[in-house]
Amino acid sequence: MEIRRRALVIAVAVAVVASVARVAAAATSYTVGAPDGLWDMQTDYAEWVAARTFHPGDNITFTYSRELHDVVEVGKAGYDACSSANNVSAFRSGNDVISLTALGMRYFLCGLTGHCDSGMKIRIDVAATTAGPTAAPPPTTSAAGNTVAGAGRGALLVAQALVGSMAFW
Ligand SMILES: [Cu+2]
Repeated sequence: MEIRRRALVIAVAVAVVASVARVAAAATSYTVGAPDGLWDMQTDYAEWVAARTFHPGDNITFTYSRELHDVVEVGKAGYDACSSANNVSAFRSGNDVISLTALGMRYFLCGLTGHCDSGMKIRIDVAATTAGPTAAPPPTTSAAGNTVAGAGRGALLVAQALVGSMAFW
């Protein structure tokens, strides 16, 4: 009975620590514009990105009707000018998944005439998970960071308490 209880406590402690580690490292998949919009002419993408933080390992999916739109990845100049002349890559499947593998800014626009000028362009800032001294994170970033860090500390305390309680047996 005693051994079984100790085994249970250890199993719980391991599970708690493992689950927190998973949360901290979890990659996030975003559907561009969702849930209120998609890749379309109505969504305010500046507003959409401002409410989210993107990290290496995350991915974004452009979902749209391929008869109506496409997706072109461009550089900053192309983004600013709404020009896909020097594009990085182009997609037109209607369900294009883009991996955000590295830190830095990524720029996308719709290449159909007039769509980018009407606001159909999006700039994704892929940021480090922990904000460096040069990065000024928006409030949402620090809030999310604190939540994860807080959960990690909580799990550590729980694990320590569980392991500590074993000393009394
Ligand atoms: Cu379009």
